[in-house]
Amino acid sequence: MSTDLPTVTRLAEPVVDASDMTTFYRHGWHSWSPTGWVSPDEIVRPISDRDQRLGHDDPVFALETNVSGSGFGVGRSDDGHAVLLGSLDPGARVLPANGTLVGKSELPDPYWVVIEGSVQDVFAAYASALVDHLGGRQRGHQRVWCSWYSYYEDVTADAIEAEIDAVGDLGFDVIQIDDGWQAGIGDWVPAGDFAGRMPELAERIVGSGRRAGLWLAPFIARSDTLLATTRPELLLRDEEGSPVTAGINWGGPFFALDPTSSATQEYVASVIAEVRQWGFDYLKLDFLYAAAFPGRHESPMARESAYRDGMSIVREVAGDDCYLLACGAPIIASVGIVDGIRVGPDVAEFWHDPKLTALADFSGRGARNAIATSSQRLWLRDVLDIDPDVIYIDESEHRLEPSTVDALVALAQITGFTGVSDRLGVLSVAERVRLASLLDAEPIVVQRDWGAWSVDGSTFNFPKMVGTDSELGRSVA
Ligand code: 9PG
Repeated sequence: MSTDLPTVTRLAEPVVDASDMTTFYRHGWHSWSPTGWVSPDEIVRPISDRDQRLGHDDPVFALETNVSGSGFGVGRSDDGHAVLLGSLDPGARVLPANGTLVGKSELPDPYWVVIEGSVQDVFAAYASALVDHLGGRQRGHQRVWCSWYSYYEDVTADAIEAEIDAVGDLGFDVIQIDDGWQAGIGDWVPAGDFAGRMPELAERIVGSGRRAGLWLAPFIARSDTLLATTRPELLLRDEEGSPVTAGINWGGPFFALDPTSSATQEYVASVIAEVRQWGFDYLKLDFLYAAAFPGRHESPMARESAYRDGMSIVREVAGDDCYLLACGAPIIASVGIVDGIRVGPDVAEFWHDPKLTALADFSGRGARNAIATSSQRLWLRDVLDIDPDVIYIDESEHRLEPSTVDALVALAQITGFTGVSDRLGVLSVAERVRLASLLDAEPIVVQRDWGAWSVDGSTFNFPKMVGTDSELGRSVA
């Protein structure tokens, strides 16, 4: 990064000239939302399936056919000159229009800025302005073992015990239990063999010199849970008074909670206090975008302000030293509150899911979408810890090309966030040796160009490797 960053100029009116723009950086709303360079004139094909659309990007803009981005947008000309229009106050949208960039916001008087310069400098200056305005929180290197990608919802306390037994002196900072320990999405009560064992599990992990991690989704409730059925006052309502569905998963719809309601705030505070009491000091908070969904708030305010209020309570109750990893989370609105954030869709053992690609949904799981989105968000390294999701060590657990496996490892090394989910006890000796050396490595990382990086002398050109969304879309049409 150059020391002389371009000037960040405050603007009263969110309109700037970008007449030489040939590509537009579309910044996706939350962790899984597609992000990257597109033609400013591209006609967006809205996802036809309503359910599928819910978790993709900001629902307010889900049916628009013009390109736009969340929080800010950047126009780039062929000679590498860039102009960024953005808001430092969360809750904005920026779109290219007839050679200009235009912003709109749900806030009455947001802090608009314009930044001009080379592409990388413009992003670096914006990153630094975001930290100044919203606060910086960064912990650096995180090496996390997480249960999701090998156990999914079938995780058990016995399995976690077995992983703790198997981890030995591998250089993990965190051992994190993912989705599957709880009675229901909203019913954050240990179920199955987890019942009564949460403090003991946390203690064993912390006793091994690591943080004890736990997954939860504090701002949603599956429709059939005790929470949704017995505490209806927590649910965000639409104009007709019906609960707002924020997505479909776990075999049914899940509702958004209203983060501005005092009942929700008390509930969320009690959940966070309880998991902290058990001894967990690393929380992976998922499906957070639901807390910024549109609806009739008990205390009316802009959606991302509502989200920040809800998340501030989480931070306050969790305490400053608890690591908060946001997932499925609005990016800009999370800055200054959480320590780390997932910056792409879930990795999977396959390249892409043709069914989702055919729907023009590039937020779905798969190595391709994960690499495509995470690699376009590496500028966020200067703002908070960024998590590109897991790498694969166990060769029998995926069907990815060696170059894809290498690209995932490179992203872990560039971000300094190494997630691993393989069952540690079944790794071959060679795999375990490789994992140990990856966790201990201090790679030399150099950014060559926007999407091109060198890691210990090997070059990775991520955009070239994944191609554009439209190209991939056409390949399955
Ligand atoms: C646990 C998982 C893992 C994973 C998270 C998140 O759109 N969807 O329906 C959808 C479902 C699951 C999902 C992402 C999107 O994965 O990213 O690491 O914690 O939840 O359920």
